Amino acid sequence: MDKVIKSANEAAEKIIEWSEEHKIETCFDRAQRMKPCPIGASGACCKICHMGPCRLVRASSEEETTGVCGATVSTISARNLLRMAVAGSAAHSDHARDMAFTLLAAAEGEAKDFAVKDVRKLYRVAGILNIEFEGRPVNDVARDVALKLIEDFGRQKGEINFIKRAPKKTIERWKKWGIIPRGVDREIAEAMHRTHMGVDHDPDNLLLSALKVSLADGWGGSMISTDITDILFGTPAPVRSEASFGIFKEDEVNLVVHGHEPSLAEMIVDVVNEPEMIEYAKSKGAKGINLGGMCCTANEVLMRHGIPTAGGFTNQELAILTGLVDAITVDVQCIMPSLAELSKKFHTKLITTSYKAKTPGAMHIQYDEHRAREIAREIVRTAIDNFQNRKTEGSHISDKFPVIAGFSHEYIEYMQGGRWRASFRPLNDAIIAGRIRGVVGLAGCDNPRFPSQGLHRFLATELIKSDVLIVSTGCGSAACGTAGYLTPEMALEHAGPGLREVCEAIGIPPILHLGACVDNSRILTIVSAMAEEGGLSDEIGGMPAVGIAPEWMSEKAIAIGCYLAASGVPVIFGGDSPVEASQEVTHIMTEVWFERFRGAMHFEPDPEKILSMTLDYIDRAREALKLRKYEPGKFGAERVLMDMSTRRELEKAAKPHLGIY
Ligand code: NFS
Repeated sequence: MDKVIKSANEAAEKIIEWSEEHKIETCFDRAQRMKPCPIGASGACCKICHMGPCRLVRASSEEETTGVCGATVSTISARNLLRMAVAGSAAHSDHARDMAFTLLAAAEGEAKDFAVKDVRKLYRVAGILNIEFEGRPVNDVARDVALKLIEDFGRQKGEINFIKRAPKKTIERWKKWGIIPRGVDREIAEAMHRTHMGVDHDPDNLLLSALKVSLADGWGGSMISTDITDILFGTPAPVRSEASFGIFKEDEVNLVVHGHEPSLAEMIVDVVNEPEMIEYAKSKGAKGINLGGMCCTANEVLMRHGIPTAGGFTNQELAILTGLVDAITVDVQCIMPSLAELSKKFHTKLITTSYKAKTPGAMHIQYDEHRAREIAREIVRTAIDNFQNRKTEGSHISDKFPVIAGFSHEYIEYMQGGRWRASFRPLNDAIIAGRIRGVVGLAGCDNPRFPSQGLHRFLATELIKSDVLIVSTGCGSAACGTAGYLTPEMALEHAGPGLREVCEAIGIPPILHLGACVDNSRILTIVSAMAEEGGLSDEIGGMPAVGIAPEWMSEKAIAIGCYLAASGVPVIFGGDSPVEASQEVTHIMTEVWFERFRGAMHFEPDPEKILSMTLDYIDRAREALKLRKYEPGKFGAERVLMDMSTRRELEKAAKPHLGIY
């Protein structure tokens, strides 16, 4: 029998083989053993009341079955999807709430270990919020920004603040369909109410609610989190680092930060560099302290500090299987509960840090932003103390790849024109000229039900070959990074001729690492800026842009898909459809949404089809915009891009370099 490939990541696959030899179970084994329930997987199972669970299996295609209450399969699958969007929006937004309260505590001097790091970004956000900033103390502005954004969670009437960052035409569509979110918490509560037994039964109405609650995530929670994280810890600009399991060091204390919320991880980055801590590690026989990241916390500290990443979701157990991890500290989301048992098979200490996210068998050190440094020190010391317990077993892997990460909206603007001429003009021009065919957001999870990370890799290489610029986030970035794809060399070797020229001129990779999962909000502001720049679509819809989540598994991915679709971006998910049971729901999410919002949400298990659908969307958008037909290697006229060194010289001559935007 042919060997089943479990991960397309070669280093991961080696560790999986080692785990099989040593009879240690991972998610890959469990995924094989635990087949998805076909009724639930297609959206046809309703378990929201205790007359059920009702499984709506039709005996024949003509027969219409309903639940005990009379709910149809369309009501049930729409309701299930809405609940997923609610949970995803709640996760991103609760993370954002913590960030907003951290900013407030820092501004009021209560979180003494934190301070505003990026004053320019603070002013930029204050400007958007109509908060006066000139001549005022930074902390006063920061407090006002925090308070204004905190209002977005509890507001009962009105509109969330950042809605106004969208193009006018996009906002008009939302108004017409009544999906402008009022406050994050209100939309979450209302959507949960609608999905309670006996409330909203209209699939279209339920799905509009999914769009509304998800817009509260994208233009609310996620965008708030991105902006506040930039304000507190700095707006990312490209940094070099490394990815994959070879980032762990045999002779140093290896500490991993895993999860999503960056404030504790930021403090740990600081603490591992304290001379006393390094001395302490040396006193225990280690040469130093090596910090690595996992999942989206990894993306946060990678793009701001160049902390190397061990990868995304399906790599988390495998990191422990290296036997080299002395401690893994987790905050919230995407943390496998299996880590607790697995870490006991090695010497690894699993440390939970949020009262919201505990795991039986893990050690708990409660994080509190008011005592951040003290807690970070306790965690780092725990890792150091555990170094001496390290044994030799484990699948030690040395593979690692260079990565360039940290492409924020602001940097992308800067790289196209420098500090004094920052704009999106060159990108729009390159698209108009056909040098860049279109833009794809490659996002979402990686998943043990596929050869994990393989779909990300396949789509990334095929798309750049077709001159499609990729912006990646979350585990999409991790899958590309651990394959060595996040380098400028990738453009030279694999990109189509037009994209290669653009990448060479600016000195960027063809896949731009935009950050963590909440940073999908950067995609929203980037496409809005492209719309504003002119020459393409005057709204987000109609742009030659597509979102893909090929290996999604999390409810957050559904929320992201919904807010992108509502904003005007067609989105394609891999794997089987969670609404497959209802043709009506599928029709609404594809055709009806496209008609209303120019976005859509598809589920397509065949990767080749995902690719062709993506290119088709892009080419149809180009045609509708009357842009020249894309032909590889044939371009129209466009402005010449100044390369980075010329630009730096010009800027140096103009004024000392003060920042990136
Ligand atoms: Ni987002 Fe998926 Fe999790 Fe981050 Fe990764 S699994 S939806 S990318 S780590 S949230």
